[in-house]
Amino acid sequence: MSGQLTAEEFVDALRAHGVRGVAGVPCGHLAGPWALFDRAGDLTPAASEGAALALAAGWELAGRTSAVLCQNSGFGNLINPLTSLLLPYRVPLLIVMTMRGWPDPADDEPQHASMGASSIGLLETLDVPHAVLRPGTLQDALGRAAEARSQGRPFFLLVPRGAIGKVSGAYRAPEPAAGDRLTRPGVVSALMAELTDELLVTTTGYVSRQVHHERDRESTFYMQGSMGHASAVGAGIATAHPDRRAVVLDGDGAFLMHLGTGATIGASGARNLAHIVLDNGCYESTGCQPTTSGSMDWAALGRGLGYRTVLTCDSATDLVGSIRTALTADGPVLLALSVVPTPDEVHPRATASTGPVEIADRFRKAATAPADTDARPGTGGPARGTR
Ligand SMILES: Cc1ncc(C[n+]2csc(CCOP(=O)(O)OP(=O)(O)O)c2C)c(N)n1
Repeated sequence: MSGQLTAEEFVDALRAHGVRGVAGVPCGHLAGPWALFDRAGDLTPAASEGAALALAAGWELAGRTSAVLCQNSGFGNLINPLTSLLLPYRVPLLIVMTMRGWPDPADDEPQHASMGASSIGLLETLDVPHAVLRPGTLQDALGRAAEARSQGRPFFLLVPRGAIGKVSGAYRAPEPAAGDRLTRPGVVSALMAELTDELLVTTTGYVSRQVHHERDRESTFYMQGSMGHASAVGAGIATAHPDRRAVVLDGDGAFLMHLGTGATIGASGARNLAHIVLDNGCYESTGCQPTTSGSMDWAALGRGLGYRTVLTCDSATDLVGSIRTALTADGPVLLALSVVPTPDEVHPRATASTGPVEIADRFRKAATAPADTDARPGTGGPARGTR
């Protein structure tokens, strides 16, 4: 794109604006600045955009000029602390938000259409100052942000696709999965070979794409968007259909975004729910920016949240056994799989061939049809979902 800012120019301008602390949830369109702030030790990956806003508000209250980096898919997550924290307490903050589904919703994935069309209108309704980053307008926009800051008001800098460049080698390309290590393609292939009549919900990003690529089925709900909510959708399905096994395939970033749902699942006692997390230690779908899963203990977390069966696995040798246990053990089950990122393996989105309405319709039909007890391949036994 002509007039594109380099990531370095953008970061230098934010620093000149006074920004010292940056919190956020990554977007591929902000991958360059994210990596530069991260390298400088100024970036904190937050669980959700709302948490990023609150964290940065804490910095501001402590006297540190700050910014949030996010995508407008997370605008909903940050509206609560925006309206009930920043605005009434007059805490200034710069929010750099990429604009998915905008200016033409048809140019982007369907889950971005509503937010793309309404982001600017929502800011106007909330009377929050904002500017779209156009070629040559950064200084002017930051001048307006400084003015807002002097009045104790937040400011949104809205970033169209391609407005800011990337940096090369932002996050080190992982070693090819050696030996016994697990990968997303390997796990998805093994899981899909085991599934019969289970109702499967897959998280947003590369996970849904991989599942669709491996084996498309009507009883899979490919949840593009709604990051972090696949587990709640799965819990709803499991409790509505106690006679069917429901399976959620999640990412570590998504799991952490709405970690509280794990406690809802634990308390639900849903015996037919298996929650499988692909922990690759990063937000692979937006450029492999690290999550905070590296400092977590999944087994302790699962038990603490009240999952009845908690399993972890990091070896290809144990993978099929772990999956079979997850599909049959007393739920709620948490199976955390440690996988090596494979960012070069990217497949088309499910919605490239099947629209979201069709995905929902055919899933609903599959969920309400009687379970096919003969459908389990290879064993001749009853379908797992009927246990
Ligand atoms: C609320 C929200 N914030 C940010 C995004 C952008 N986004 C799409 S996929 C993704 C990464 C998901 O990470 P994880 O769950 O760990 O799965 P992975 O990409 O590693 O497979 C992000 C941040 C989004 N879709 N929704």
